[in-house]
Amino acid sequence: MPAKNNVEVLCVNNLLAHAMVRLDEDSVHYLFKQGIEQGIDSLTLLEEARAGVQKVSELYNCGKYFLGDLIVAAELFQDIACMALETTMAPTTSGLPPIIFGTVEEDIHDIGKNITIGILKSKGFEVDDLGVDVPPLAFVDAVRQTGSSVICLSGLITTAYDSMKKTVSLLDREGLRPGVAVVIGGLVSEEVRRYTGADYWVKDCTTGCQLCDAILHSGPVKKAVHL
Ligand code: B12
Repeated sequence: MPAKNNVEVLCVNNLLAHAMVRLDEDSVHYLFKQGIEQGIDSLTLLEEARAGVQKVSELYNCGKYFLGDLIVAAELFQDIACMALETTMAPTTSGLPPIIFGTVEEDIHDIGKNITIGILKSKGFEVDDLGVDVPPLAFVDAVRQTGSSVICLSGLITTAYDSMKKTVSLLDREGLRPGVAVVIGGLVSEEVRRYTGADYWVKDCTTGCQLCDAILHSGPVKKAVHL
């Protein structure tokens, strides 16, 4: 087994991220609860834990951690994401058409998607969760059926970029593109946004939720931006 207590992990300098890197379940749970008790915002704590997952990924990439370690980190993160969502306010419904959300075709990463959906729901938005590995046609069908004006595409692997592009193209071919704002998130950038033809890209769920809120309540904000 790789050593998880060595000095390399000390470059992550906050306790929660550090516990995540050590895959220390008890400490992760304890530190998260302690943070909440101290009044730290649950999303701030989640972002700290995400830094830990990122470090686990780097250690996996250089052969110091195994795939099993990556899976444990992902599960640990899911645990505290559930705890975080329990601490947010009770949902009320907005009465607006749902936000269509899915991880695009060929990609099965869903932790970030699930967190973002949980936050959107806790803020009262209706969300139609299409799941993972979602083909372009399923997004198009969902827009037709619900009249939604916001589609959120999540993708963390490079092949996801082509799936995002195909989804945007199909919306265009079906004549639905003008009425729909496409938001991409995950491992994305302005370059990826341009490649896919999406309207917005975001790096984190908090910005993503603010953006959806702004689009749904005030119509599309300035297009083609990263907020
Ligand atoms: C956990 C993980 C896994 C888990 C996934 C478990 C699950 N249920 O999702 C497992 C172990 C199964 C897995 C599998 C694979 N993985 Co993986 N995985 C990761 C890892 C370590 C963390 C991802 C994660 O969950 N982060 C925590 C969440 C909270 O962060 P997040 O997803 O970024 O989401 C945040 C925001 O981006 C935002 N968000 C996310 N989506 C969206 C969408 C919208 C619209 C909005 C508004 C916001 C939003 O919300 C979140 C909170 O802010 C990443 C490394 C990394 N740096 O990301 C690699 C990584 C993504 N995986 C990678 C790879 C290669 C794979 C595999 C192909 C490995 C393999 N050889 O089989 C398979 C994927 C198979 C497939 N077809 O999809 C690569 C991708 C490289 C690339 N450029 O293509 C990465 C980058 C690791 C690496 N090598 O560097 N993986």
